[in-house]
Amino acid sequence: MIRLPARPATFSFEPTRTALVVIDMQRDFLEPGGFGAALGNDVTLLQTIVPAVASLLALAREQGMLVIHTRESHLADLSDCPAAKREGGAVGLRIGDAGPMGRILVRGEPGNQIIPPLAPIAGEWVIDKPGKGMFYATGLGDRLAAQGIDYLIFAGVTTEVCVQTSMREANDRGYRCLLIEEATESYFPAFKQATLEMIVAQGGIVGHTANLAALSAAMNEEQA
Ligand code: TIU
Repeated sequence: MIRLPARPATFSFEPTRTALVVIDMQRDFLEPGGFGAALGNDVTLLQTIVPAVASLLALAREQGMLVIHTRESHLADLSDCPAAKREGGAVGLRIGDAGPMGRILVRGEPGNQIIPPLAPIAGEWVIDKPGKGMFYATGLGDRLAAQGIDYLIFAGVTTEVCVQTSMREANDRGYRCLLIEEATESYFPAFKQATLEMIVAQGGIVGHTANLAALSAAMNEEQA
């Protein structure tokens, strides 16, 4: 077991039964011309966490931990995109509309890819999800069960939308969850802080949070 200082209390995990989950670090959310920008957001805020997510990926890869990347995406015919979701943006900038990085939030388009510095490598799982949560309509639960995964370490964007939804889905399914604070970001800094607080409140009602340095020190100590 690896133990590290976390909020609201020490987090313990068994690395062979743990996966790192990197949520939606896609061009559609981090670069101009994608879905995040189409919703009126300043995408530069999200770019600040790229080095921390890269460090976390390096740490997981060094230690042979399972790595899972998610992408929020829809089929080209938008049959998996409810009208209620598509109606959210301005006409011409909605999911499926043509943008400078291809069709917005559509699977296979340039804008839908994970940003190059965080690109998946061989053996890592890439999960395309039509919703905010990573379990909804993805088959991920069965794959995690088959792999014997009990612990999930989270990173990615945005903290209060897809990260929090995925963490809540995981919490309901019995996974022990840890969110790395420097490796997640929101278009709204106050929402990130509020989300971290609501995760750890009430004795860790959704899970734990910790600093990257604490995780790194605990994992390297274990290795020594
Ligand atoms: N808009 C926003 O904050 N997020 C999303 O639409 N998706 C994810 O969080 N990935």
